[in-house]
Order: sequence, then structure tokens, then C-alpha cells
Amino acid sequence: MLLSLTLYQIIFFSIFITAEYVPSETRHRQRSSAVTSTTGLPFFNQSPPQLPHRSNGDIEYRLTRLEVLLVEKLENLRSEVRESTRRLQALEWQSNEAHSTLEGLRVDLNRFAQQIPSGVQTPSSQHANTLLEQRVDNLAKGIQILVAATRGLTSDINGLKRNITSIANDTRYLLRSTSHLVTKQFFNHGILELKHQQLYQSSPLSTYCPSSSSGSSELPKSCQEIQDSGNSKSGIYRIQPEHAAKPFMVVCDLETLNGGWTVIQNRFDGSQDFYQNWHEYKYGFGNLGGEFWIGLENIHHLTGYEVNELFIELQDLELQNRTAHYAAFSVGPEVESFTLKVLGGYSGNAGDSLLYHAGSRFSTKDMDQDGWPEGSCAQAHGGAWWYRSCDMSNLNGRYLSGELPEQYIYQGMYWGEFRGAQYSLLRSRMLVRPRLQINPSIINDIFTARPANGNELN
Ligand SMILES: [Ca+2]
Repeated sequence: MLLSLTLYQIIFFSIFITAEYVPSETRHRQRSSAVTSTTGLPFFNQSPPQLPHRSNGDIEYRLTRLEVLLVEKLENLRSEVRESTRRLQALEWQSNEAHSTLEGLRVDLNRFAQQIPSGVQTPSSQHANTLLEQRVDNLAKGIQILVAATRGLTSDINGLKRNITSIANDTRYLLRSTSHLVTKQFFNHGILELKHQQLYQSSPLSTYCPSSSSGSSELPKSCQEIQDSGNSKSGIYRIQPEHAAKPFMVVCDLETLNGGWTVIQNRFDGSQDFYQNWHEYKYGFGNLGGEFWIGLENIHHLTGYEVNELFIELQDLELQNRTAHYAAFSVGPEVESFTLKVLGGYSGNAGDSLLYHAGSRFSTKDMDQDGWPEGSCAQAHGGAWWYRSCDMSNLNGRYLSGELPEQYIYQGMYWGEFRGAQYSLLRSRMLVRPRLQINPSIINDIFTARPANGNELN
């Protein structure tokens, strides 16, 4: 009865899901139509996208309601499965009991049969035989009843097994449906993407464009290409790496160490807040004329398809300069959480405080992907970095200037091997450029050199 009710609930809920659920193909078409126009041109060349007629609040309310209903239904199904399993175990136990009773009766019967004397029967032995026959008849009836009961139990058990299989199938179907539902995170992410694209469209890019900006196909792929084409003046240029969907502005340093560098991070006065969330770190923030983070998407486009060098310039409040140079540096795509995929070939006088982070995913205050299960390194240390558990450097940490009280350890914009984790530096600049030739000994460093230990946070 209970199980039948459950199946009706499932059927009702399946109908409900079908009514609310947007098929993935349809969603895909909806997403595609948000990204490309009817002319098939990329979105960023078109007018702003049309948002759905429903308000965000309405859609979000409906998504929340769907999620709550789904969680409730799944919980109900789980408790039904638990109850069925319990009943099945009880029935199996009863069945085992019946079997052992039957076995005992068979033993008794055998013993009685052995006790019946053969040969001449006296009146007393005839009486005993009659008693024995009665007991045997009783035992036989008992055995028949037990056999019938066992058959009933077996049938019940089989019925329960079928019900459990059916519930398991329904649960799998629901879980599959869940994976196709639009989640609030997906919805919010989509809104942020649209906002970003609108922002990009309205930005006055042409102000900065060099004379060669007549078409995206002619844009240089990196600052190195700008330098190779004869430019020698550092400044802001527009580039489009081969795998980037659209061009973007960068600061090129065409002078330091033979030039060709793209600046991916610049901090020197604390005017820009670097305690930002995932969205900002993905797309970049700040002012290319001042402090900025170029964005993980752009860093991936610059370094994800060919190995780059990474050059880090640091300065403390006594105006001591230090550098850290890595002959190989590569950041993965967002689906790999912008992992620091390749790092090696350190040289310089700042000390190596980054190799500890090689292989780690990027984490922000709202996206904990670090190796510290009990907490968020980005929140605890006030930054965003390729945290492990947690860090030996934190160049996107808080701009705190100089020696720090003990409670601020790891919080500042610090480089462990230079002034330690209780010191916030004055300047930090990170630059990348394509590395055309790689020394085989550097490759060896990249894949074998790992730090023996680090300042694990416990
Ligand atoms: Ca964590």
C-alpha cells in the first residue's frame, strides 16, 4: 500500500518535472541565441542580448521552488528505499528461522524412525507406534504449514525486490532530471556573462587602438608580436591571442629584459581593491593605467597554448628590488579551474615562493578550490591565488604596507622568500611572454622539482 502510494507520487512528480523542466536541447538553443545573432556573428559585435520576458526574481523564485520540491521528493524516495530494505531484511530473517525449524523437524523425524523397533510387536509397542504415528502426522502437517509460509515469504521478498528495483530506477531518472535542470548558479552565471559582454561592448576600445586596428584578423597575438613588428615603446595595445574569442587591451613592456612582455598584474599604491570574487578574477579588474589584474581568461589565452616565461618584480618599503623569473609558466582553462599547470626553471634574487603552488587550482573568496578542507585560504588570507593549503606567496593579498602584527601573517601582498609572510610589499608586477625555445634541463626542473615542504596552514 505504502509502496503503491510512492509510485503514484513518483508518477505525479515526473509529470510535474516534465512540465517545469526545459529540455537541454532547448536550453542549448537559448544559450546559443544569446551568444550569436541571426547573422551568425559573434555576440560582441551585435546589439545587447534580449533577456527573457520573465523577471530575474520570478525565474529565480521558480528555480528555488523546483529545487526545494526536488530535494523533498528525493528525500522521500530515500526513506522509502530504507523502509523497504528494512522489511526485506526482516522477511529474510523470518525465512531463515523457518528453514532452521524445518531442519530441526527433519532431525527429530530421523531420530524417531531409528527408535522404532523392528520384528515382533507387543501391545505396548503397538500403542507406542500409534503415538509415534500421531506425532509424525502432526509433524508432517507442521512441515506443510511451514513450507506454505516459506513460499509466501519468498513471494513477498520477490515483490519487495521488484519494488526496490522500480524505486531505484525512478531515483536514477530523477537524478538525471536534476542534472538537466537549470540551477540558480547557472542562471546567475549567465546573467553575469551577459552583463560583462554588454560592458565590453560599451567600453571605448578605439581610444587605445594602434593604427593597425582595421580588423581583428590583423591584430597581434601578443606583446611579443607587437615588438617583433617594430614597436619598441611600452604602452597599452590591443591584442587577440589565437584562441581568444575577442580582442582585449593589455599593457606591453617592450623594454625590460629585451621586452615582449605582457603585464598580467600590477600593484604599487593600493588604490585598487584586490579582494574580489571569481567573476572579477576571471575577466579582470582595475585600470590598465594604474593597478589591475588582467583576468584569468586572458592569462589562459596568453599562456595556455604555448609555454610562456613568467617574470615577477617586487619592491619593499625600503625600495629594495627583487625579481623571480620562471622559464615556463602556463595557466589552464576555466574548466580546469585555471590551474597553474606548468611552472619551473626558477632564477632570480627574490627566492622561489611560487613552485609550491604549481598544480593548484585558482581560488577566490567566493570560490574555494584550495587544498585546505577545513576552510577557505582566500577568505582567511584576504586574497585570490593558486592556493594549496595555503601559501608561500600571496601577491593578490591585502595591500598593508610593510611589517605586520602577528595576527596579519599571510594576509598581505607577500613573497615568502623575500620579506616573509609577515610583511606586505610596496610593489608587485607580473609579466609573461612566449618562450620560443625551451632548454631540456628546464623541462626536467618543471616536472621533477617540487618543494620539500611548505607553510601548511593547520
Ligand atoms: Ca578549502
